[in-house]
Amino acid sequence: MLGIWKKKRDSGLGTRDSKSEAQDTGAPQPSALGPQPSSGGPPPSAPAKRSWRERLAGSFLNRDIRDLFRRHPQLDDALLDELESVLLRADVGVAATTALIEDLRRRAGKREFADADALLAALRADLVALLAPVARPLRIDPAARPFVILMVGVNGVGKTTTIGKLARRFRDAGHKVLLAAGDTFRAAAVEQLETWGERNGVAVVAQGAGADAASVIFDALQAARARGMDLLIADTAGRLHTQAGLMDELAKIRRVLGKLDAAAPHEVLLVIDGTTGQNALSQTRQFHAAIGVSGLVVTKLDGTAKGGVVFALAREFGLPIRYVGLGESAEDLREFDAAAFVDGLLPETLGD
Ligand SMILES: Nc1nc2c(ncn2[C@@H]2O[C@H](COP(=O)(O)OP(=O)(O)OP(=O)(O)O)[C@@H](O)[C@H]2O)c(=O)[nH]1
Ligand SMILES: [Mg+2]
Repeated sequence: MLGIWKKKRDSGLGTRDSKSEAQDTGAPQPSALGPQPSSGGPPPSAPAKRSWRERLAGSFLNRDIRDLFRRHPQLDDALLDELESVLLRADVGVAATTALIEDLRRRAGKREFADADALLAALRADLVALLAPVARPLRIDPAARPFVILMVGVNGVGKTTTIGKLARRFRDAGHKVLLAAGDTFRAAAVEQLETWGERNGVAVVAQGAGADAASVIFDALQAARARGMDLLIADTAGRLHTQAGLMDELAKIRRVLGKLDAAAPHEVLLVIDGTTGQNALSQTRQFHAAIGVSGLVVTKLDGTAKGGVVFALAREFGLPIRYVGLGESAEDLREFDAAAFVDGLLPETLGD
């Protein structure tokens, strides 16, 4: 037994976001549902930009932590054991969860927490501290012109969609952007990228399905140089006939780009589907070993009740998390913000 408190029902700490609780189930909103990969392209009318909390409030962490304290208002070992299960269920992973629980257990033993809200505040601070080192935004080096971003990841994670969102973001920031249709494995992939390009007024270099991906991206870099572009973003396949074939193709793309610019690609963005759970770790390990990853994008965090994989990734790799996808429209790609993310996942207070 580590000490006892009574749950503070009217702590008066902060106000609850009743709007998001009433409306947000964590699932994509109907108005934000875009086309499927086969039809390609962004939804025609984007919904108003929604807050992190609105997008993430349906998380297990939010619901389970609230339930946990409601059922179990005493601070004891059993409560921390249950909190451990909640973190694991939310995909936070064994290593990160163990470290978090050990810290809280040690501090609870020293009676640092006066009440449940104090424990929640400590958990929040620990979670933010875990993510702070990886919240390093992508900065486009103006000396690298064109700055080349290579987008990689297994099929269906959101590579092409993220390229569309990035194209819009960079175009709006005044950059001249060119896209390369390097996923030559599926005919629909080129079409999907072209649709995003048209909607955003961004040109796409493509040779069609079946072409050699490395040569498409090589040509695109030459075109980007000739046209004085600031940025080239290259799509790649998520699946080839074999996984080894995919890694070989990505390595070849890297090699071929290096012939034109030894520093290219300047950023290799690995896209991870936030709903895939611990599998995200093996994907990251594999892509990082094969081609070297310089940043992560974690997508579909609006569509998962978990979201904890972001902590597992931070703990395991320490790779910068550049962006997160909180929905399917162009505005739903956010620069990663550790505090906003944690605040979105956790309940604001434990009072009801
Ligand atoms: N809810 C939600 N859906 C997303 C997000 N990002 C992408 N998607 C959806 O995920 C699906 C797959 O996205 P794609 O961009 O086609 O994925 P991909 O990695 O290019 O897939 P392949 O080309 O097959 O390798 C699409 O229906 C997207 O709309 C996000 O942040 N939230
Ligand atoms: Mg794609």
